[in-house]
Amino acid sequence: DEQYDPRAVQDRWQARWAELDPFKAAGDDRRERRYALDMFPYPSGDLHMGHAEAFAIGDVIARYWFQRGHDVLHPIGWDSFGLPAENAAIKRDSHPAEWTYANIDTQAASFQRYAPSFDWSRRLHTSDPEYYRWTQWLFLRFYERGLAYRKGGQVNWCPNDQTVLANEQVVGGHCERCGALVERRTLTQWYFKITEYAERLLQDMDQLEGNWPERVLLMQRNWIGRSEGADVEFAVEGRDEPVTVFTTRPDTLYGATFFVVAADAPLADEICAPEQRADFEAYREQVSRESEIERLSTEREKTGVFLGRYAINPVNGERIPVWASDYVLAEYGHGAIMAVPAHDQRDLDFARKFGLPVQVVVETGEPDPAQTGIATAGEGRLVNSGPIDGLGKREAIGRITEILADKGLGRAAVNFRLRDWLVSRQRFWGAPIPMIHCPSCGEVAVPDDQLPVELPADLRGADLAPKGTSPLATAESWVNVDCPKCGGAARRDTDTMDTFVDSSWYYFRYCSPDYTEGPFDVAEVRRWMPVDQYTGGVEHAILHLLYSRFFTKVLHDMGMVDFTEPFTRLLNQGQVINQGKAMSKSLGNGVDLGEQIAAHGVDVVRLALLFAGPPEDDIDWADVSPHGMTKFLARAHRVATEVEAASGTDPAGGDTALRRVTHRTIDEVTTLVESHRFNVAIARIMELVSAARKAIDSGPGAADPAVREAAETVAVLLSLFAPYTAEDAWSVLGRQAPVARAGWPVAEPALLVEESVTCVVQVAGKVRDRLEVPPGIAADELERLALASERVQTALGGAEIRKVIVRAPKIVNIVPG
Ligand code: ANZ
Ligand code: ZN
Repeated sequence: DEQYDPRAVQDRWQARWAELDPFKAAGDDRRERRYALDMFPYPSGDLHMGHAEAFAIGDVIARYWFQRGHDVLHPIGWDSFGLPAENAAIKRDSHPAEWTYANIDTQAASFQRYAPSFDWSRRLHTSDPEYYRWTQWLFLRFYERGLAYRKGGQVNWCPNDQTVLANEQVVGGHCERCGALVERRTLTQWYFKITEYAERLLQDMDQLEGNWPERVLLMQRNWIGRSEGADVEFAVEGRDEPVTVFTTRPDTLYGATFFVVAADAPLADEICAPEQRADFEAYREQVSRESEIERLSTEREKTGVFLGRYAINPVNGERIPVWASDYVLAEYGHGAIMAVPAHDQRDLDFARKFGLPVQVVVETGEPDPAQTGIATAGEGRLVNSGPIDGLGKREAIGRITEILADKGLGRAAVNFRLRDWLVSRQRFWGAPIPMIHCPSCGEVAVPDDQLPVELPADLRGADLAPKGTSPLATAESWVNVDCPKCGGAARRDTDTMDTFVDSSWYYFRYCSPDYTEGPFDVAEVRRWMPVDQYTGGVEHAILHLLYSRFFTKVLHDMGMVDFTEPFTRLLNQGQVINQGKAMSKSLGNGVDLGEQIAAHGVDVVRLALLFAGPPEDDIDWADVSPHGMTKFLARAHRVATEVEAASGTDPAGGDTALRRVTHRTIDEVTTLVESHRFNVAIARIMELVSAARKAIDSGPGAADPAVREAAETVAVLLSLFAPYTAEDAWSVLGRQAPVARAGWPVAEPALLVEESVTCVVQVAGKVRDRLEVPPGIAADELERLALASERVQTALGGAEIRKVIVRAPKIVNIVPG
């Protein structure tokens, strides 16, 4: 048909599929189960090119499993709490729900058209009370286990969004969302004790090795940041209790020439001598305005103040001055360090700035750090170090740790960079924290039977404007409650949860989305989980994936699930860029998905994205050829049409050469899809279409059964990538919709064996042997095979060979001498 139009094909089938609903997860015990999960979208507007890429990849995987006859769970839902909805509501004087659910409807309609193989019956939205009831329920379980707690302290504060941020949400000192420079504030907030799981989060990565992208594992490892070393106790003059420091280099203890306390740590305030107090307080004030990134920067000039005190080095009794500085962080280790300027660059910078002594204790062969300003961090022998002189680094660390332990002045220690997860937010559009503050009972959990604590219905528009405290605090009738314990007047907690709490467990909910007895039906989770394949953006390499892994381990410890890792395999798709750059308004290089689909049709867009390269690579839309894809789909469709028109006219035996191509294609595409090399798989299907075309035009013709076999195979293989065209071709061929459940073709082994020809071997003109050889065999290889033949050797009877004439692949003639 000359009129093949991908958009018309699409309209024809979309309605039909809505009736057929072919992608329901069955819960059928006789079939292998598979769980294909895509990172659920945030309803920020309509779907964009990034969604198109990610969901095309996840869809190919799910559709392949459907074709294999597995029982597949491929759900969709929305991560629908969050700030953008709130900001939109303020701007439009409306409720965040209006914007949120309108966008969800838009995205849902676009998904229906884009044709991912979802089980729509499991749809969920994290902002539905029936969902966040269980988010709150989980919070309470965490609370009971001591994993949710409130504490005062320094937090990251976004002055623009007027709310606190988790450490993970601060990127390079800026708010991950709005880009504002993050400030530090002292506030009382709720935390999840993820640090209690640090070791397991690290260890269980062994299960993910090889199945998750290496760079994601590396980022998680770095974020968790495990350091081995020792805690060492230093007496401080004028203080009863010793002060502990964490060091990864206890071997350098004899080189400690001064001591530094974090300027914002309570310890600095406590030990500061009276004559230094004014200087110290001025300095501390200055530090309070700095971000963590600034503080840790190695480029900045070091700053600090002497605290007017001395610490005593526990191994040699030396008095060393105690300083306060910003390069030591209050929340890491013990908030204080022993400074070894010879072997630590930050300490050396500080020593040079303030004229403090530098003492080399490791002989590395490099020039003197006091002269060069470059600390020597390499391996070497210990010097000037009493009992550990002459030892190498490793032995010295072991020995000095023993000495300290014997004297009760230290011990081996492990430190993690990971901090507890700050989960409270001073914003409206999130799950309210289900706690009550009572003047007499203190913190009281909302009883389970009073969940969900729904958001107050009457706040909207300007009520939600950021003011540094939660908008919920202004809803008086909502805030004031009776204490569940004593019945007295009490107040609700007015913060809401970080939306990363919502997304840490949604994939459990998909297993039983309407379950009313708990967050999920344990039996259903046992059936479906862990997730076999998770697809989504690398921007979630730390936050979402780390939090989800943490939640899964807590649920495991609660006895609710029997596995410890939620996502067996992870794929991070590349970005869709344009003209070599990320799409952006300012560059004007944005590509609109809706426009592309209107111009070319869904199948062309999906195919173009999948054919552009391996799924992990970025796709430059400028290099993509929708036109080429349209031509290919039309060719594939035309083969089906011609086969159908010719069918019944000539039942002659199928052409073996074409059958070989078909079955080799099946075999290769299977392997390629399983290893996620979709672009190559599509190239193979293109080759099969060309082979079928050639068979029609200059071979056995469209009526040959091998051509029909090729056309049907193309339809099924193509159903993963270009589902509408595949469906239409399938129907043209007279087959029953949906092609998506037609069943994956199986390659016939006999047709995969390389073709062979019979080679006749003659000795002195007489046929002595016949060899089966590949048609393309090289002459010297054929000669070798012929001479190796036992029959030939017998015929020769040890005679000399005068000449061997080879006519590959058919004849070898051996002439004895
Ligand atoms: C003495 C020393 C000598 C150190 C040396 C290093 C090299 P990681 O690997 O990140 O765990 N440190 C300890 N607590 C700190 C804090 N609160 N703020 C800033 N720095 C802190 O680093 C551990 C090392 O960082 C520790 O080992 C300590 O310096 C410093 F040649 O102690 B070290
Ligand atoms: Zn009370």
